[in-house]
Amino acid sequence: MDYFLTEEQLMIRDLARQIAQEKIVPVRQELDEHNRFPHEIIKAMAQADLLGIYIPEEYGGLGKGSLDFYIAIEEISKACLGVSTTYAANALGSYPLLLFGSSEQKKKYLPDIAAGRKLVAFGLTEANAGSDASGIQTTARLEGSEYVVNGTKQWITNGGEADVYTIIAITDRAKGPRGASAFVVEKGTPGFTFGKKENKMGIRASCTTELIFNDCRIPKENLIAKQGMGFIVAMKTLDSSRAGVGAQGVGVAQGAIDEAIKFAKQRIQFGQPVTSFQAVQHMLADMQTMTEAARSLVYAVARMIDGGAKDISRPSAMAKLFATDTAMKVTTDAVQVMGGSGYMKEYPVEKMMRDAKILQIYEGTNQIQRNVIGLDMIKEATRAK
Ligand code: COS
Repeated sequence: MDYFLTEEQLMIRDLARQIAQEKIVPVRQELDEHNRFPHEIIKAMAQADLLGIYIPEEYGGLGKGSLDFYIAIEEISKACLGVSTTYAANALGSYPLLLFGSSEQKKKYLPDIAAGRKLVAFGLTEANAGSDASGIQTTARLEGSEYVVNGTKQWITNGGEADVYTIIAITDRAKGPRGASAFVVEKGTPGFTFGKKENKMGIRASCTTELIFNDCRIPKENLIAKQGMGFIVAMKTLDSSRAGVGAQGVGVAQGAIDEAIKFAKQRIQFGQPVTSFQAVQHMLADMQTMTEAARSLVYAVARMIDGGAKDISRPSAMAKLFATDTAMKVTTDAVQVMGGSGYMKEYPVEKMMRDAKILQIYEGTNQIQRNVIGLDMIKEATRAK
């Protein structure tokens, strides 16, 4: 389908595709097997300016929109969802600074992030706070000119590898969601260490760790926005990032279709390629139709965001929900089309299916996305009365 991308968007797509083919595809199986963080690939992506696509030019980025960024995410995800998780989570960690940072904070952090000199991570989740974002226990207590942070964050993508962390902590428990605040914390700050590194089912090229804060003192200038705005910072950050998770879903689904059709064309059964059987043709047709529908929704939401839409909560949740459920279905069907071969590690669809599962879980489970969508529909219907 023709999405009428601009010349520049096509250039970004081709550049990301080239890096995916030349740098990622040859090593993706090894990254997966050894749980290895892809430093050299992130460096190559940074050299190609892919890390600064969505960062304004005044901070050293390319100053492009969400669609340009999602096109790059899609291409990287087609090759390896583990690498694309590192890439997309870098943006997730940057959004609190981009959306709410002071001009000093932006000047201090964004140029290094845009150039890929510094990686970023977002720290919201804890042992007892995942879907329930306001259930966090980590605290930040103001003492003179410093905040003292205590607590443990769990399952943080880019944890340990990132240099800059945007985190949410409680500054006034009595105020509920209005008592949370957002902070930026730098790696190397005394009292800030890393705990357990997770051994995951998929996206094994990405790094997922605990962040441990033990009387970690940070200057009060590291507060992002105002005290008490942490929950809003977190929600707006997730609103901005979720459609990008949808783009990851589109990418891995397309990657799986491409592998399945390549295989099916040369797989002979009953004396003919299995692509000559309608059972296989129909599966491939459904897989591509669903993926195209997901891509259309993700691009439409990106164009809404780039057009300046104010409330992107519902559309972002819809893009994430539909494209990631599609990714799970399509990668599973790709394994089915390839039969026994699809189940084997010699072919990449086995990894794609394992990788895809996380998309239905992270950055808000797809059950939470349905809550966000449903509650917003009801709110709108109530307003209309
Ligand atoms: N944008 C701006 N404000 C928002 C918002 C959004 N998208 N969503 C909620 N808020 C505001 C509400 O308007 C409310 O403000 P008031 O106190 O002025 O009324 C406040 O935030 C609390 O909202 P609510 O009562 O709806 O909060 P809940 O605790 O019920 O949580 C959900 C709402 C479930 C949507 C939220 O907790 C969520 O998104 N959870 C998933 C988090 C997640 O993605 N975790 C994965 C790990 S992070 S990578």
